[in-house]
Amino acid sequence: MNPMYDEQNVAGARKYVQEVYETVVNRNPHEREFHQAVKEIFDSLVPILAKVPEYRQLGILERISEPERLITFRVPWVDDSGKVQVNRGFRVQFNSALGPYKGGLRFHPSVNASIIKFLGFEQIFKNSLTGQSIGGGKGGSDFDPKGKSDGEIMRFAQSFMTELYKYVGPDLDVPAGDIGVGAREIGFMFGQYKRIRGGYEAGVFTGKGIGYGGSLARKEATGYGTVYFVDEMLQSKGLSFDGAKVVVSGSGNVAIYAIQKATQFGGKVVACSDSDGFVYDEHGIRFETVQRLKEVERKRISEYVKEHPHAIYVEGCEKIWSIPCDIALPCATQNEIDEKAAKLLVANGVKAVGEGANMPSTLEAIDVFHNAGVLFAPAKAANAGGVAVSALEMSQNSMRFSWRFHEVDDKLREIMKNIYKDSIQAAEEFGYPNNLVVGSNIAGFRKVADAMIAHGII
Ligand code: NDP
Ligand code: 2IT
Repeated sequence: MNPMYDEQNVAGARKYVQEVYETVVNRNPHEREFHQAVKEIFDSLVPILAKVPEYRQLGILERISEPERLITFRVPWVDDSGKVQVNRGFRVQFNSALGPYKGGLRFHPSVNASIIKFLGFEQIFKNSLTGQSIGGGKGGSDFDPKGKSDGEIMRFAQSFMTELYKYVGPDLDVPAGDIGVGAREIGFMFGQYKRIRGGYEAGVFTGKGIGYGGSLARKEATGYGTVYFVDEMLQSKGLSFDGAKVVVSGSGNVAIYAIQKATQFGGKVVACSDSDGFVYDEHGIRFETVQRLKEVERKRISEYVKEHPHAIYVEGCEKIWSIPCDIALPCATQNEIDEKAAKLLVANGVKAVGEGANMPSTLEAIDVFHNAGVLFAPAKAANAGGVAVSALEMSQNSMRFSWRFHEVDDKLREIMKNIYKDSIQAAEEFGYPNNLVVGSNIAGFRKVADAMIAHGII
């Protein structure tokens, strides 16, 4: 290609990205997290937009950044004291070019339209990267499950589902878990859906209990998948988990199984956290203790030190990033690593960062990692194992057949290897070797954009 022509195309693509980004910001004022997710993806698409002018001519960015549908609804329920409570429910059906909308539900007081839209937007590209036929969606509520009784959780979940059932279905939109939503909540929501629909549509939810249509290895999939992905990235540079010091933030579903797999791979996980503080265990965090405390007993992570008195508990979860480590796996929530935390990690010699959570690093933090030559595995590639096994759960439900644990786990590992390979190849092809942010965004985008073109202007 004529270099002059090429340069003009790059300038044109930059201008296009900027214009559409400004429209997104103006149309969705105050939605900070949504703007951030759009900016990260749009900026890294400049090379492919310069190469394929059709994407611009057919308004792909304008269309892909506007959800197909955003549903919000009232969720009334009665608490144990008899008081009426009202929460707000959300479901964003962002993009169905590749398959039924697919994505988790988050129950956390911080949930609002911006959070749901950032997660739904990310999910489009993540789901595309898995290579499976799933579109992008997300939902949730500002309901806080912490400290609620099982009865309150059930009444809330039933009320939430009484509205949401109208919009979901095995070939339409398939929710799953996320922060604050695990097997218990999914059980209650699935039960209410079944009751209203009057039929057993197992494929309407993923992350179900093993006894009624859930997939083995789904619970473990996001954490394991993150470690599998980071392992690929490390191996490409002759490094490994073996003997590495690892810090994992959070102590929920993703963190627990990231701790287990990183430990199985020979790493020493020295710290994990919850929103109150972190624990440091120089002998290595005991996976079994964290799993029982959090999954079964639903206690705070500070309880860990009662069982392991040599470990220490520090209040303030953000301070976890001051612990020197070789590998950092943020597995709690968005924007938990800011520029300052990233600089601290770099100063303490971090070699690799793998995002188990969604958008845990700010844009400034990502720049710090890239500029320092730290290996960086972005969320939509690194944590795609959860939704990938969700799609395997849908396959099993359709077949009315279940695979064994190792069969699902082998498939998961293969999928994570392929995501790594596709992302690294796209990065190379578009002139950003080793940049997995650019690579995964382009690889995920390309498939969705091509399907959107095939479907016409809809
Ligand atoms: P869980 O609810 O099981 O655990 C969340 C963990 O993160 C808890 O330790 C929680 O602490 C901590 N946390 C949550 N919010 C905050 C906050 N605002 N500040 C500090 N700590 C916080 O959720 P998951 O493990 O499922 O999800 C963790 C992350 O992984 C999220 O970003 C989610 O979107 C992402 N993810 C999840 C997938 C899945 O399959 N579950 C798949 C892909 C990504 P506390 O208990 O104190 O609130
Ligand atoms: O962010 C995510 O990918 C999830 N919370 C999992 C979604 C799913 O449908 O399994």
